[in-house]
Amino acid sequence: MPSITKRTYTERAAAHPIAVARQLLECIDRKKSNLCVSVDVPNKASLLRIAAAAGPYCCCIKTHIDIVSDFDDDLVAQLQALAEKHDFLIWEDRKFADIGNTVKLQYSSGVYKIASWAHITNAHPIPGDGIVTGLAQVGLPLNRGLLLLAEMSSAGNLATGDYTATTVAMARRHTDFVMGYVAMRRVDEDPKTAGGVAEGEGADFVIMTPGVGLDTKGDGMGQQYRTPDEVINQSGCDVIIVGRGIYGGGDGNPDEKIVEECKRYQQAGWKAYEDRL
Ligand code: 5FU
Repeated sequence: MPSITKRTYTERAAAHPIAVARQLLECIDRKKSNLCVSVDVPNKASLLRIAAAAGPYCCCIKTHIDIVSDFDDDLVAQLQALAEKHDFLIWEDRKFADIGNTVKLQYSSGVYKIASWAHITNAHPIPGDGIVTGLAQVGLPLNRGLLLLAEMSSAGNLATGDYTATTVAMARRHTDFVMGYVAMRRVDEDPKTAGGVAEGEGADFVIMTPGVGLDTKGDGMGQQYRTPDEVINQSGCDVIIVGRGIYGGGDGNPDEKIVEECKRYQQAGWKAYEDRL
């Protein structure tokens, strides 16, 4: 079982070789927030409203851009302006899952041109190393970062055991672009606490973890929620991802409620981090 890192976000930021990982870790430290808010709403106005309300309290806003029925380039421009104003990164949770040549085109082109605006995106390892190579051809020149899905939060998912171990091995072969994992626990050794990691191991991967909720345990469709303490303190993950626990579903809670929930999760996430240290 990999050891849980006791190093601070600050220490890790200073040493990280990937620019966008550095940016994320520095932002977490600056804002004292390891909260990523997932904004899964079906229209542009709601997405921007929630991002504006949550922005001051989080290090990252996560999108599923293909949910938005009135997507246009102005949405991206406004989201980028909010990211500047409120100091957060943008992660498009695209979960690429095809061969290198296809994902390269999906990442750079089409309606969404994800690489042009998302600091971070993610991919399933299922197609093999080519998926990382293809995405890196687009993302590296733009200083983007990639997360590999080593585990998932949903009941009965197949990303377990050997699958997870193989994902970690894949990430270690691409440490110029793979900055971390979507995972439920620290799936890889911390280079500073592991002691004697083999050659090619020991990269500092950022673990970003969905399935976080303080009030419910599930959503009736397989999602499984754990508390910030379970995720950050007990499981050694780095960032909590909260969606409906904050925006509430549908077009979203009113702004005051979003702010209140953001503060609650930000505080819980930060306390769990301090307890881990
Ligand atoms: F990779 C994963 C995963 O394993 N579980 C997830 O829930 C991603 N997610 C995303 O996190 C999911 O697509 C949602 O965008 C978000 C969780 O939203 P919730 O409203 O907090 O359940």
